[in-house]
Amino acid sequence: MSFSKYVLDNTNKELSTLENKEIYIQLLNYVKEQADKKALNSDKKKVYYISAEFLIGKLLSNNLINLGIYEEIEKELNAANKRLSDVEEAELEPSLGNGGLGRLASCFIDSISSLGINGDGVGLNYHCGLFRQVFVKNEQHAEPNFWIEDSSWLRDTDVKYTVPFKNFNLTSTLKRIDVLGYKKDTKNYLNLFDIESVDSSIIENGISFDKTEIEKNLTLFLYPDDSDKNGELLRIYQQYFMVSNAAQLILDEAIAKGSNVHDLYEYAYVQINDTHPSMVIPELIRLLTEKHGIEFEEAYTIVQKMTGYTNHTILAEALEKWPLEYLEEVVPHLVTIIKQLDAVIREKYEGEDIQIIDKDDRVHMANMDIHFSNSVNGVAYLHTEILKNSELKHFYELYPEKFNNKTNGITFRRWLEFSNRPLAAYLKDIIGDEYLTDATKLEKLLAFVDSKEVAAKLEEIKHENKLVLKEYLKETQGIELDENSIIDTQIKRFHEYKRQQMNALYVIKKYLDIKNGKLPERKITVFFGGKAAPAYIIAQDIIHLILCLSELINNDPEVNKYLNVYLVENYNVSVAEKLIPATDISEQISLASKEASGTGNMKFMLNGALTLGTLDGANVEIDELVGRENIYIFGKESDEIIKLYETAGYVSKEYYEKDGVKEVVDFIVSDDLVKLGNKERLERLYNELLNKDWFMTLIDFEEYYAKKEEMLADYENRELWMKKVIANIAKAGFFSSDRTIAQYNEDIWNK
Ligand code: Z57
Repeated sequence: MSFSKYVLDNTNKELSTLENKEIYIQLLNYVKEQADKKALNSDKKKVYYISAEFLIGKLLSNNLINLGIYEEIEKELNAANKRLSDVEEAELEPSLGNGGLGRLASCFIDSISSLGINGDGVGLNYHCGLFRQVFVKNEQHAEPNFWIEDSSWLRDTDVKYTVPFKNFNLTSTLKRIDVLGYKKDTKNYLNLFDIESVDSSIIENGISFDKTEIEKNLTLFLYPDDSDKNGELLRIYQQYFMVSNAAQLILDEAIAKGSNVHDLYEYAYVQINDTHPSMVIPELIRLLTEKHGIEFEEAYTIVQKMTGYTNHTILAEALEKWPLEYLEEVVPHLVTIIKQLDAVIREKYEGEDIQIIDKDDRVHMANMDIHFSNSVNGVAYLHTEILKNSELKHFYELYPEKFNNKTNGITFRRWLEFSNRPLAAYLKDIIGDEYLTDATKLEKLLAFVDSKEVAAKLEEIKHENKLVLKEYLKETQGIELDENSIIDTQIKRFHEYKRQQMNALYVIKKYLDIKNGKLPERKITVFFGGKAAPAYIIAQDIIHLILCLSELINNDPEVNKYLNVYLVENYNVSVAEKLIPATDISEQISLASKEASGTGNMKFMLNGALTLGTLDGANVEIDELVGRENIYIFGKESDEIIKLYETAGYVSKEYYEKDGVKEVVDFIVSDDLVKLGNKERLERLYNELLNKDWFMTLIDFEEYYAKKEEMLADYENRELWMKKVIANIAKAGFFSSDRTIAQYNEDIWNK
């Protein structure tokens, strides 16, 4: 049935008379009905991708694309004088994720479904999710982000489990979102556990709430503030709730399919996404021993065969270590198991750094994962090498066979087919549409590297995308984009290691250049986007610096002809979908060794931006694929940085004293800036850079500035630039998450 007929039948109204919001709801139901017709994947073994976050983005268009009806619906809407892009605006973006890890999980469930693999996502249904970011007086404020509407993609189920805590039990409910593969007859689910007693009325001024009222707050927020003990306890409550439900679901589904639980590993594989779901290991062991009468040793052997751990960071502070006494307070029944596992390891191996429970009675979640799973993977080549050779060296010596690399990927359905429709359509014209299911087919573009016609068309598409971005930013953010400027973008969570502050120093230098009469050939628009954890003071200070610079520069008539700087508010998937296709310069400037992979880097490359980056994370693989002539690499390499940390050899003052650096850093506390902002924040940041600079901002600053200048000069050589652009798009196929998932499936899930 056509959609307009469907609308008429359901509402007694013509499509043309409906509001965009009403059309959205009709489409939502229409899509759900199509999805109902699809069977679930049903292979004997099922994968459970457990993750604290799923940064899924809006689902309407993605589902239309995967159902293969996007064009058809668009035509019908146009015939009724409606625009699909306006209807898309009526959907609220789900707030179930935070950054790269959550977005990766979402690309993965899309690919799992698109490859027809039997595999679900499992997580929590946070009612406010990650906070909504608003700027007040050039500072970030956090507001609750309610995203669940009466009509939504969530489906109720009658699945309920009892989750036992020390002092009470909680009854869960399960909500599901369909995960439709690309043009597949089958589907999977994203399973989101929740409780019925959530009560958002306990939230006050911003995102504060009583952290001890677990039955009211458990699924309110993703990553609630954990800077105090109650905050840490709440995280333990959330994590255990997530994995206890997951474990019960896994057992139920396996038993329903005929498992006698001794053979559970033939029915299920659990991928542990970072350490947030690590308690699934002891929880499965607990259920196998306590509820199914299996001996402890057999239980952990079963669990070991069916679990794999993915590490996403080498930052020590991000590797979770829960105090045993906190676990005792929340889940004493799990502590019993964890202590038994610890004893197994202590018995077998000496070496303090590989024990599960350390001398201070902290439980190292990653260590437990590594001992009691059969696979440990990093998320990019360099990252995995660093895990093997330094961070997890002793584990690698023990278990070399467990370690493997799975370089991250992105789903091209969302990050090309949907977000860059003009480019996708043009690619189909010249190289066909095979790249949608086999991304390496993009290499056919290499035949056109020297084509003036293709170059011209790609330039035209970039311009068109800048105009779309301009309209979007005007409507949603009140920003006036100059579509003829070079767009230079850094979008990611704010963290010192990602070095947004180095980019801000570049902006300062450019500002001073312009003030001194050194004018750019062409206007540059610098975009930042990202949130800072509310408890991460320095990251907030960096946001403050950028907002002050933005106010100063955009309002200075001498400068704003040549330079604009914006920090977009509440950066999320929807904003990324608009910014990435319009960008020329992709900022991937983390301190080498610190960014596990990065996935924005892949999205930019695919959308025809050139990378300005360090040899970090997946940048290393981009560099290898496109060749050094098609990427702008600068800065110290990871070996050297790792050595500097080992020897405490970095002294930021030595770099600060250099000519041309001092005046740029000093500008942070200049009168010009301080009068726009908060002196305390700017001074704190200034002192941090001067005296600590733990993530070595200043070590690469000069090279960064020089490389960016080279890039801007190259941009003026349009022929040269477009050749590089074509080479980048052509080589992006490797970064399809279909490739990544095929590798997980072969090397880990079905080994
Ligand atoms: C997160 O987004 C990532 C790692 C973490 O430990 C947490 Br917590 C959140 C990111 C990495 O920083 C990126 O480099 C990586 O691309 C992404 O995870 C997906 O692997």
